[in-house]
Amino acid sequence: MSSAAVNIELPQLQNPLMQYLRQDRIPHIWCPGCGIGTSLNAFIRALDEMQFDLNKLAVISGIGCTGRVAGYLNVDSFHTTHGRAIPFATGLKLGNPDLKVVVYSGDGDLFAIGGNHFIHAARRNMDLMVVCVNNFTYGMTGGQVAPTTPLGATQTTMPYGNFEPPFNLPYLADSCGAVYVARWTVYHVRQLTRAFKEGLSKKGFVFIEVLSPCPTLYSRRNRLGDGVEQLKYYKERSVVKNGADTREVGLTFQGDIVVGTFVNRERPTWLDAMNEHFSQRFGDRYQRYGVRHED
Ligand SMILES: Cc1ncc(C[n+]2csc(CCOP(=O)(O)OP(=O)(O)O)c2C)c(N)n1
Ligand code: SF4
Repeated sequence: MSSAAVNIELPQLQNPLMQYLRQDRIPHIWCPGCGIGTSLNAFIRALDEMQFDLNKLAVISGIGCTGRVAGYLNVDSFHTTHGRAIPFATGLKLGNPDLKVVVYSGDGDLFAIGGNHFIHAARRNMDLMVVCVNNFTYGMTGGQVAPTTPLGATQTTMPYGNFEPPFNLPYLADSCGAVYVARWTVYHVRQLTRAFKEGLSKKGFVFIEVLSPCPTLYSRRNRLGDGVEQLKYYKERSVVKNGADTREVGLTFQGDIVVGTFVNRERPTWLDAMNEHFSQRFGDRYQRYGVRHED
């Protein structure tokens, strides 16, 4: 029996979100099952759905596995020194107030060495969106204890279990004055995409915590299985409580996870407050900074 060869022209398919990535940097460094890439997917999906003007966006990171986001995104971005993403972003925003400046970094970077910058930027209501990928550990440097490691979890520098109380990040952001505070996991991709869209549209200090598996270090050391096992945990133990009191959303080792939009309020940004203050002080002699004349 003979068979005639059939030539079928297959269309060249490309993921429509690929344009948001610097494809010459791919393959990425993230381990199988790591959640950072999923968080990034939700972020670029938000940009795409909003048709966000990429000329008006800058993404800043510190150092760490999460910090690599700044290098992979095909937008103006800067991979700053460890812990210093927020002061860099603050300078950028104040130098060019028309930009939407997003800080995208890890829990170690933002809340250990960078903790002071976080609390002051939130207190001042600096117009920044801060995304923290919280994997409960220092991923890039080998799984040391972080200010977010749950009590009892084992880390390379806490081999008998962590005894330092971790930060409750939404409560920290809320109590310092953030105007938008949300937490989702990388299981909640739709809700996370919506939170990114809300955050990108909001004026003032926005904080979005993204819980994300680190199968190579945190999960392995705590015998939690692979990335899929962590997603099952997120699915089974997450409880959506929009508007929850942030004092009550602290995390425990493999316990329930409260997710949702906890805070959404208005208050003057640092720039608005400065302009208002100097206008009152100097009257017409003061020219408002960062305000376009048509505004
Ligand atoms: C000033 C300084 N201190 C320490 C380091 C080493 N260092 C690099 S990444 C990192 C921790 C990263 O942890 P995290 O921010 O949680 O990001 P992850 O890798 O988990 O995404 C540390 C301590 C550094 N690069 N610079
Ligand atoms: S070490 Fe952990 S955080 Fe870093 S890429 Fe691997 S899984 Fe992700």
